[in-house]
Amino acid sequence: MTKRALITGVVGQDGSYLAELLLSKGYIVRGITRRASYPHTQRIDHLFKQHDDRDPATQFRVTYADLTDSSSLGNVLQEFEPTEVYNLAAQSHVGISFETGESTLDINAIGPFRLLDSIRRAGAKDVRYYQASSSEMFGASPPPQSEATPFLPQSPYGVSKVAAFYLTRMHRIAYGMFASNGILFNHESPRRGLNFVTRKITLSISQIVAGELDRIQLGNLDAKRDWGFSGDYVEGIWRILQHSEPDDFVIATGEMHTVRDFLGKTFGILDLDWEDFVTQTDRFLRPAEVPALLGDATKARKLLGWKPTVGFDELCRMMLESDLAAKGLTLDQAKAKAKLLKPRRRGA
Ligand code: NAP
Ligand code: F7E
Repeated sequence: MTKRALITGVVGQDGSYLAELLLSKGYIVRGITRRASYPHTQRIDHLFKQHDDRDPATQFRVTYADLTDSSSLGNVLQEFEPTEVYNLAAQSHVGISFETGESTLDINAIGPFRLLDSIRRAGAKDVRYYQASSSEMFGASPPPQSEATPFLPQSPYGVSKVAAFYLTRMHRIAYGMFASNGILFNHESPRRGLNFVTRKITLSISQIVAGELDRIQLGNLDAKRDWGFSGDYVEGIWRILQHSEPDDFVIATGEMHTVRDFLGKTFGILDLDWEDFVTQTDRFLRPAEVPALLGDATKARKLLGWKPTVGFDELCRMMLESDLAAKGLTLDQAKAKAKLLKPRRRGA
């Protein structure tokens, strides 16, 4: 039987990679997106070119629905009849969640409830449900963090994800649903949102080299994160739903780096000293910080056979190269331009 996957958050970073993966496996994929005043489908436009959605038998289509709108979720479930539901939609920015706490909780915590409840009420007991849980749930719990580590969230985002984690487990326990959590540590890519720290840095470097920006303003440079590649992590997401039983899994690289390390590595690729270009400002500090995240993904390795393929150095290079390419620059051209910049930045 052809598998049918519903992906919420399909226009986001992970949604776009997951859609590619499932289409390559022969799935029929339906994405949902909410209405925006200006269409922002750039991460999946290549999929629209490959799959003509005017064809009734198309493998890929996107429908308007919203995690804050139960009726829209019920409608798409009823009409599409998925065999797997991947709930990736969220207000996913931790810092912004301090400013938009109520809507973050609505989308990230009540949203998954609406979806799980709609699946349950539709009597679709065989549907497999994936919840995008997060290492932010561990918050202030010291590293390394595994499935056994207590949650100590530090932000409205973290609290919302803890609620969704337990709602997913509750539907598994109370109603026997196949509902699983992936507890994913930070994962990045050239498609990462522009205001997450890794992408902000690589995009800014490309702007500095292109002469469009002088300095980057950043907040806490001491935060430690376990950064992996989104393309690897969607493979983990898929494997979680193919497992013989519903369960909760940490997906992580098991390597931890500071924001300073990321700066050192990416500026270093162009032989630049990051300290010449970065201003630390309180503007980007959060009311509470998660100091250190380092995942122990032993369970996923053993039960799912999952492991990351892209390491820290490759991730830094991939993201920087992509942002430079968007400015029409190869790495060698950017290095040549960077040489001219260096004396100017140092005031020589
Ligand atoms: P992302 O790029 O921000 O994508 C999230 C998507 O959710 C966006 O496309 C967004 O649509 C959509 N969305 C937001 N509110 C919605 C609503 N009310 N109804 C329908 N869609 C809505 O995030 P990501 O990095 O791909 O992450 C995917 C999921 O994994 C998220 O749940 C995130 O919290 C979680 N997670 C991410 C990481 C990570 O490091 N990337 C780690 C752990 C967990 P708009 O484009 O319209 O805003
Ligand atoms: O921050 C520090 C910031 O916003 C990383 C989301 O995908 O991963 C992500 O959440 C660190 C933090 O990611 C800036 O304070 C310094 O300590 O890139 P980020 P995040 O908060 O770790 C988790 C697992 C998720 O689930 C989330 O959805 O970098 N930092 N200066 C900065 N961060 C930002 N954004 N901007 C700065 O200027």
